[in-house]
Amino acid sequence: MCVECGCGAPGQEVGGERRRGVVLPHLHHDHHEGEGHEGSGPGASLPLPEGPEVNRTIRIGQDILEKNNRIARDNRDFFREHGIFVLNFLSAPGSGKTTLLERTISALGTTCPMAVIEGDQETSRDADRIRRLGVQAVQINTGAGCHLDAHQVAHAAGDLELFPGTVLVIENIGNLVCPALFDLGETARVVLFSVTEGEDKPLKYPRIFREADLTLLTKSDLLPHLDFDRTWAESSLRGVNPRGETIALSSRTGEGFGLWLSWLLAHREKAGSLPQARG
Ligand SMILES: Nc1nc2c(ncn2[C@@H]2O[C@H](COP(=O)(O)OP(=O)(O)O)[C@@H](O)[C@H]2O)c(=O)[nH]1
Ligand SMILES: [Mg+2]
Ligand SMILES: [Zn+2]
Ligand SMILES: [Zn+2]
Repeated sequence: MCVECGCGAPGQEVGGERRRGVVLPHLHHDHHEGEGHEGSGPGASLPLPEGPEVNRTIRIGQDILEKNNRIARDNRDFFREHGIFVLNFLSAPGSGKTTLLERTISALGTTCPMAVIEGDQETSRDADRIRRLGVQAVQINTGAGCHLDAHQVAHAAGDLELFPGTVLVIENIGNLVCPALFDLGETARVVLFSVTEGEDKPLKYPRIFREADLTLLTKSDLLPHLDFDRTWAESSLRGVNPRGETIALSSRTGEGFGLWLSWLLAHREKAGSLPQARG
């Protein structure tokens, strides 16, 4: 749990310019007594090895997750009511999340409205990359924090113009550990697992892979240059998560992109996120 790494420490902020004039009502969440905008984390408290402080640390961790789950439920209700299809992209840093998004935006063109929430500890480089393609993006900088939480997503989504049928992608902080614990209110989870990471990651970090609706085996163009055992990797993925689907793809060559786009559009339709006829 993140009590140990100090995430949620002061300095987290939802950055980027403010966008107003929305078509839908803003995502809004109520603040319960004592809750503020300082982030969900426990501040700088570090667990002690034994004694009452250990229990206190566990309690703080449980409180954080309970509070997060409550806001995530509100987020999910809002997204569902307004026909917004939300994907939580999870992976280690550098596995190709932003590159995949860029190519997906280019492939879908104007047929599918998109919006992006970018999470990184520092910089707005990824949001800038998305905006260059004409797609609205909000950057969240977590400072010391190592995951996004539902509270941050509620505020960031409130800064976006979201239409019925919009695909909202949340690019989580690159980290295979605690992002798995924090429900953001997404419709589905997509885990990216690049072939350069070594095939044993699903066994070493099972939690994040277990809860994936889809695992994308990225950078497949590099397979001929590596000794990555794809069959072994796919069978360990199935062992950890028998219900999830897996697609191998390359954002460089476009291999597997047809399957990925079909998955995206089919799940968007299944989630009822297509524009509703008005009137
Ligand atoms: N060969 C190859 N490189 C890729 C692919 N996708 C991304 N990359 C590279 O991997 C690095 C990290 O990509 P990025 O999308 O920023 O990863 P993120 O940190 O997960 O968002 C960059 O140098 C990309 O050019 C791919 O499909 N094939
Ligand atoms: Mg990125
Ligand atoms: Zn708030
Ligand atoms: Zn964390």
